[in-house]
Amino acid sequence: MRLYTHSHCPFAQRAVLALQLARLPYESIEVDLYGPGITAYKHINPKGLVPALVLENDRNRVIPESEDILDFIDTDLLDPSASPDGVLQKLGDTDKAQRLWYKEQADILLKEGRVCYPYASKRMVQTLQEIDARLYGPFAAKCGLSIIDCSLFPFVWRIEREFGSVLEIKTPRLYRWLDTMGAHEAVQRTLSSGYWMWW
Ligand SMILES: N[C@@H](CCC(=O)N[C@@H](CS)C(=O)NCC(=O)O)C(=O)O
Repeated sequence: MRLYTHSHCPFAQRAVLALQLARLPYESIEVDLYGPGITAYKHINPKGLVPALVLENDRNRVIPESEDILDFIDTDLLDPSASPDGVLQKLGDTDKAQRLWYKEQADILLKEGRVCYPYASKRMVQTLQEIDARLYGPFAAKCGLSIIDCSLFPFVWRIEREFGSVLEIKTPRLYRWLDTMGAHEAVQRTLSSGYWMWW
């Protein structure tokens, strides 16, 4: 597998988190998004966006959207019966509805954040509070650390850094969740100093 990525991109970070936490072997290729290399990359993903996952053993099938990459990893690459080396857990049947709900919330955070940056809007805080209330123990899904956490982390982490301590005050469980996630070396390796709005 090859992952086309960019070290500051939160969407690519979702895929990197899942691949690393699952300890899946892959080749990482940093795409020069705004340089001359982008022309060649558009043969892989015509939209020119990262991430894209290329499956050499499936006739170079390309999976371009971050959420689709996460679903592919969960559905096709995680095996619940094998004793996993990695910490990423496969979603159970009861977690599937949660996955859809969390996808919508991540989308709201992203869209709302683009509009209200650098001040947390009411809707952003309310969405964070709803997520906070829905956490299942330390993580989002009943099964443990999953692709749902990988989907949310890049955006919640950036909100915490750039919207002024909103989490610590308003959503203490989500604030602790950031620490729990950040305790993994694989997660720490993905942290970048990119700005909320750079993309
Ligand atoms: N919906 C896409 C969004 C990916 C995206 O916007 N990636 C940005 C980098 S963070 C990008 O490739 N930007 C290049 C451009 O806009 O030309 C996903 O979830 O994968």
